[in-house]
Amino acid sequence: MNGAQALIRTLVACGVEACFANPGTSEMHFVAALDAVPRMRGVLCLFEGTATGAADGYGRMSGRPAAALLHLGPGLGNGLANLHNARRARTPLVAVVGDHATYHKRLDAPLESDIDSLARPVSAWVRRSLRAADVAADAADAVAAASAPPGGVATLILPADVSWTEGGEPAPPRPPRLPSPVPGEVIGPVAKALRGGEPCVIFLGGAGLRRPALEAASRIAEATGARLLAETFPARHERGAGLPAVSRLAYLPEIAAGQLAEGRHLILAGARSPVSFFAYPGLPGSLAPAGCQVHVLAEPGDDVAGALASLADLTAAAVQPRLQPPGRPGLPAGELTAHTAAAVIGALLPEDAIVCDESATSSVSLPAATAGAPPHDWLTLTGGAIGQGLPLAAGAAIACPQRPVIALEADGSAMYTISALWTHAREQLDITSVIFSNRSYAILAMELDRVGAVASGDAARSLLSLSRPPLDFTALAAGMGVPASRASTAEELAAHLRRAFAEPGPHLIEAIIP
Ligand SMILES: Cc1ncc(C[n+]2csc(CCOP(=O)(O)OP(=O)(O)O)c2C)c(N)n1
Ligand SMILES: [Mg+2]
Repeated sequence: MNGAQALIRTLVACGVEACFANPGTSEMHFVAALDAVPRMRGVLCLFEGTATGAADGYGRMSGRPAAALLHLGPGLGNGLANLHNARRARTPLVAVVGDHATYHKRLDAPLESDIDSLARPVSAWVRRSLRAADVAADAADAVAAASAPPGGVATLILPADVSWTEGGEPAPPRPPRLPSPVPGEVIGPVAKALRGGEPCVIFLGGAGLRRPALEAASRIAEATGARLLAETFPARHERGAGLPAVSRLAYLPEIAAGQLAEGRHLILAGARSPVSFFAYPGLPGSLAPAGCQVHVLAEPGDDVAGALASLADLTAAAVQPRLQPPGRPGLPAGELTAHTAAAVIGALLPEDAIVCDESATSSVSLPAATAGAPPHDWLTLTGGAIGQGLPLAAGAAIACPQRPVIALEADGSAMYTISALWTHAREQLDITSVIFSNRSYAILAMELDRVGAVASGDAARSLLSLSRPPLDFTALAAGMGVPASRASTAEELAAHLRRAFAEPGPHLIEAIIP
């Protein structure tokens, strides 16, 4: 068995069953080995940012790492933005980066570069395999590192000769590491703060936004009057009818500051203390109000749900969670705007949907419009690096083939990784992509004013406009094998969505909005 075969067998034995790949010559033995290990599903992505974003979506939804196969430093570089988002999401993910043969590196061939340095900022773990006999153990260590709570990117650098040399042998999975239990000495003082009568905010993130944690948090809120808030960009937020409803902290710091203003105690459960996304002249970056005491109940790698359950036992023994009743907006008629589009989506969102939300300025009305929809998962742009949504949807759909996936995409963001549509089509994934076509980088037009930049002429504004020439998303989708339609009214959007949800396979709807 060569190194590549031992590597893939080990990955599969460790629960890694999908590999989002954009290979090159140095990865040909890895590619060939896929035929020997049919349990590893190879998924071709036409750009590395799609491979890494899809691996992120897969990991978020399955809780197990997928592999992303990348070609040397440039391939890794193309995949970095979505590895950054995965790092922020704390997604378990194994990046396998092919490299030149060990003895070829000193020749400084054209693709030679410092892969280790590129990998480090996004990786919780980096290792270079040096011998075919070691690569399986390295792979098992990589999966363990990626899966160690709270989850992260493990990068395994794979020289070509390590892949092709005989003498590999599969390695067994490492024992799983569990989230750290939160000790009573941490929970007790938080319970005391909650009982103390001063206003408390419980700030939820990571595993704190999954059902068991949400139910415990809701019991605490019901019993003590504490307010619940979710981090602004969660990796995976379970919401909808039958779950506790938790609003997210706003993106804009003035609104976020208002949401937090009353709190005298800020209790962190799986989330870091909130900060504003950017600095603005004259505004503070930390959002915890002055004089507010910050309590770390559970770090992201801790047993967040367990800590909240213990806290609920102390503060809310006989209290039930408050669950969101079912309720959908009525179907609007007439003009299509981000607001009416949100109502249409809320009215029609299928049961058990996975929503990948990269809708930027078009997202404002979505939380309220979907709050009482059937239960669903909401996945967001954790690291702010746009170009994530269409790849994320591909990975989520492969992790959860029985569930409908909806990608809500701003037009500018969609273009970064538009080739993900080809993977949607090739794998026949049940993904409905809605493109909010406002033909601009609208958020930047807003930020231009907010940061106090003075843009007096057309040169600056034209850098934020996508209208010349207008993008034709239905043509782009059709060219990649995804059936597509365009909606200019609320009624058209509803009709197209109904059809897309009823038919299996991918669809794209271009929603023309102001
Ligand atoms: C990788 C990366 N490059 C650039 C940016 C800067 N950026 C933030 S938002 C944005 C444009 C967003 O436009 P669009 O996706 O159309 O959303 P809209 O604001 O129009 O709703 C850009 C370029 C970024 N966040 N990430
Ligand atoms: Mg736009």
